[in-house]
Amino acid sequence: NARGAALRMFLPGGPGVLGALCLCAVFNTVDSGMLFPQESSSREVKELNGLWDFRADKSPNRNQGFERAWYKSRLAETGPVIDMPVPASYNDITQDPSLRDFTGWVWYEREVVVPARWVADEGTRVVLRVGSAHYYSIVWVNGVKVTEHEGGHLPFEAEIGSLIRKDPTTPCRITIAVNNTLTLKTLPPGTIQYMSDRTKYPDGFFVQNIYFDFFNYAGIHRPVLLYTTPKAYVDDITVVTDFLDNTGLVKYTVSVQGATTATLKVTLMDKDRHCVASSSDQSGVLKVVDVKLWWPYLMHENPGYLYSLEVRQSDERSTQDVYTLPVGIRTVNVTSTQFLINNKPFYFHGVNKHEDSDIRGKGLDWPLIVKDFNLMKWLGANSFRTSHYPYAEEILQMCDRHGIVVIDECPGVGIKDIRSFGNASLTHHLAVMDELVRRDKNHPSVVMWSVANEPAAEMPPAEYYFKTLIKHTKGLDPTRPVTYITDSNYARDKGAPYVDVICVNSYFSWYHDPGHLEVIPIQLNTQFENWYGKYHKPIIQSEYGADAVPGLHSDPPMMFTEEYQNVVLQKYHDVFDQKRKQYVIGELIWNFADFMTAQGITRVVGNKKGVFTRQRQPKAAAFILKERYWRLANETGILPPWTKYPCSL
Ligand code: GCB
Repeated sequence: NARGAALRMFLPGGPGVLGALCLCAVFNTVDSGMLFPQESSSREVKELNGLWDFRADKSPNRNQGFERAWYKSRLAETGPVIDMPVPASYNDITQDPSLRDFTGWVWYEREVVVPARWVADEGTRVVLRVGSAHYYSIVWVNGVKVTEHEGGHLPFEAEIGSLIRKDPTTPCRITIAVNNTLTLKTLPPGTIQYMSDRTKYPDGFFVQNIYFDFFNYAGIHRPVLLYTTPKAYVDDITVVTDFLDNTGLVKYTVSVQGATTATLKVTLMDKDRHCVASSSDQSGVLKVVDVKLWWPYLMHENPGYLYSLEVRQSDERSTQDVYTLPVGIRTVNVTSTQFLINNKPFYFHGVNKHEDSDIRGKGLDWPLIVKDFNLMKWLGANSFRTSHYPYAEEILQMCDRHGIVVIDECPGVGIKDIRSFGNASLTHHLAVMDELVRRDKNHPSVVMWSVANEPAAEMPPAEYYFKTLIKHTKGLDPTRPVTYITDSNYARDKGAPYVDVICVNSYFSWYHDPGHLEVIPIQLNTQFENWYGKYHKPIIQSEYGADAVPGLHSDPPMMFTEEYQNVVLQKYHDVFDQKRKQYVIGELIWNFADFMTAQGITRVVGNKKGVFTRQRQPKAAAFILKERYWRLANETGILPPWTKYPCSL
């Protein structure tokens, strides 16, 4: 049928790429580590960011690139190419609406000069790493396929040493084909819908339906790089931390690849590079006397304290590999009414974000990242949720250093169709959690996993789905609580019994009873009492807010004005202030900043629930939130002596 044909066409594994999907099972396994690439005395990094050649395959079945094997020669030889910056979404780079709204395969290519030393030295592993690409990627080097990966937001890599050594005189040509098609089995899910009524739609017309509220940006979103390691190398490190009185405990495991016998030297150093503990075992517990714990921002005068765990791996003759992992020593625990960090109650006063900005879309952008951290600190925010997908590792590293607490969410957003609760979907969801935990397990800032946002948790299959998913995630990481974000009715929610913390989104006086601000106190109170009464678990208000078009005013307040957004916030805050004395453990505003969405009748060039505009300028609500967050910090934390409320950063 037409629909089946459409799916085959857009899915990897369609004509010309048969087998792509089954092969991914091989490449997606997580029995190897995914340490963040880093330079050291044994490792080099070569960034491949900048301009790549680019072509979208606009052929009717989007399959010309495979039929004509565009990966076999230079992309410029098989058709026209344009400049495309990496990292960046491709959608907003040109003036072409068909590229902005494109669905299907796009092709990126770049030639790289590989240092002769890397090529000559057979003892060097050369690894090609893509920080993330949306959503399905296939990678070739000099026309030979080296890897493929399903899903955006997470890194993937391939060892390419033997390929570049085949003919050292040819440059290394890297081709990456990326397909942004979403189906019922991808994360996030989506559907492709063909419109076959020729009296209404042109030939071949189809739409990509999505069930989430942000623009479906696509392309290579995070850095692409080459890095080296010796043949025998540190493949993975896992740390779990604890403390007893004044003594910190760093439980670690190192895994080494490429060596049958490895001699290790593991050294934990403080900020001044003094060794505080060491060992030569592959796994063990390092004890740190007079430990300096990792504390959240505004909870301690010295937040985000990081030790460095240096792992040196050597053979009889010399050091082979060196990798240094930042380590924050802290604990996380949940009771029926509290969230404890280092055994002290932690109250989340923070934001929900998006990776989103003008022109670059979801592309990693350092000025934007640093600006956002400055804004969060100005606001007095101590935390954020990575709504609705894993953010760049570079962002989590900033969180570690600044003490910003993170709820780390996987791309399980918009699971609304009952067919997305099937086995294939669950298997993929479990694999994504494997990859997410593998990537982020060592970040002290990450204190909880969120496995989904607003799934249809009332559907019968949701119980088995979430029970399995949450159990699996706890198996991967027994040290962190697990949640999913709910908007469904407490009485019908099938997954809530399995979460550690209840996270609820609600938009009273917005999506329900629009314009009626007076309903907020009663409805919010009922919401909390119902959830707590049924589950006796601590609750985070994981989203609340209202759209405000910057500069739009009215008094009495009307929807979409800055005044209305202010009052929604204030009315929610009044209820939070009562309930946080009982079991409410946090409040995360929706949203930190305005962000782009698909076009539709409820969105005026994007979602305007930001307290900052998309260009990161404050609306009136930002000042309300700032007042509140600093007041909360004063009450719940130990404000650093160098900043008194109201702050002037
Ligand atoms: C929600 C979703 C979020 C939306 C938001 C809204 O519940 O989780 O993705 O953007 O509401 O503004 O509608």
